Amino acid sequence: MNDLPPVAPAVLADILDDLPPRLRKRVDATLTRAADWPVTINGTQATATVDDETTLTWTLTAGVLTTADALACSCLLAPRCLHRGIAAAAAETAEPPADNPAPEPDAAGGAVTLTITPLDAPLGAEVHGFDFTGSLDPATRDELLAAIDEHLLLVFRNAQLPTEQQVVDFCESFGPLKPTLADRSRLPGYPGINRVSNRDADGVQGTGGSDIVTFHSDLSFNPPLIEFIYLDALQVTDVGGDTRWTNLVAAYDALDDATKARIENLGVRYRLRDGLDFDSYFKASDALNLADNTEISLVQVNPRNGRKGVWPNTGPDFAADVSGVESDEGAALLAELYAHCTHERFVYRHDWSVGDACLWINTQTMHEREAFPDEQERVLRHVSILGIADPLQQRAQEHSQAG
Ligand SMILES: O=C(O)CCC(=O)C(=O)O
Ligand SMILES: [Fe+2]
Repeated sequence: MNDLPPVAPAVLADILDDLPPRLRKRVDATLTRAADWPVTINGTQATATVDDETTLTWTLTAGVLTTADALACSCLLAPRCLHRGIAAAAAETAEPPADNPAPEPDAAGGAVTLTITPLDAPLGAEVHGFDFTGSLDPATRDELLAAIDEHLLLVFRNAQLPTEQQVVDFCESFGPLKPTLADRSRLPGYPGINRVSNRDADGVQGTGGSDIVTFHSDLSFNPPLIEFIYLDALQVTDVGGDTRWTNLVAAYDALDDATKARIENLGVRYRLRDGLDFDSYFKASDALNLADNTEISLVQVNPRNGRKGVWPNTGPDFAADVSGVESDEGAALLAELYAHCTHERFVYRHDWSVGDACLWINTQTMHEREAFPDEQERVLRHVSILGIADPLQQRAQEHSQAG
């Protein structure tokens, strides 16, 4: 007996056929070794520890190995190694799931049929009928973009998590990816994805800890801005760890006319707060890579629909001054706007399940992560997607290049 993930019969044949004849002959005689391999299955990912140096890794589709490529081995002989042969031959066989088919393209334009249901909340909509395992055609991508422009946050509840490559492909259709400052939390081979977790795994450090991370947006210190963020859940906690988003368009609309006029053309100069611990907090090797400040418009305009949002992005990591305004007065203005924007009436709270993915407009929302018990492991994958160039940030960079 063993706990290996089941394999589709055709995939078992592919893996065995690919082995050199000498190894293929040894598979049957060595099958029982698999009983000693500890196997862990976590969402779509499974791993088995063969020995100190050798690990097998599966990417599963509804719990089944459905392609030979989705089984990797870390040994030097891989992929034509005995370990993969045993892992496939010693597992039960199972037909690939029929109840999770890729959505059929419709007759009209190759687009899948999506249903977008607004959440009963100040922002957000749930997307039904989208499948991360298929390719994203332009019409569907445009439909998702229109939905995110309208609702600011999209929630996908997946039966199965996308692979890392599928996450990258999906995110890149919205803009170039921005590897996190926290270079030690980037996934190997996928620098655009970072591990948000209170645990490290496979040499990748988790960022974010288990304490509250108060309302903020993610900031790139060089133009363009991080316009969209993707976050999905591989492992969640029983209690705590909800993520909350605030609607900064609704917060802007709720300001009185005098305040709107006052903030219309203001710029905010952001820098990382003094005393941040890059090593243990940011998991960043080299703080010197960071430009020390950047000026960004306090009113953010969505270039596709012209909607305005107010963005007092002070949060836990950034210190901010309003340009051209006395320091005390600027600080008071930002504090007042931050308190206004984070009021409960603008906030949606997401209680994560494994497989959930969220995609949101970073420049017109702020997000907060609740604390959770550190004894429990929480694992998410985060991607920052670059997009719009803020006019003030752009101008500052042009100046510095000219000078
Ligand atoms: O842990 C979370 O839910 C969100 C953490 C966060 O701030 C981020 O991923 O940008
Ligand atoms: Fe964040």
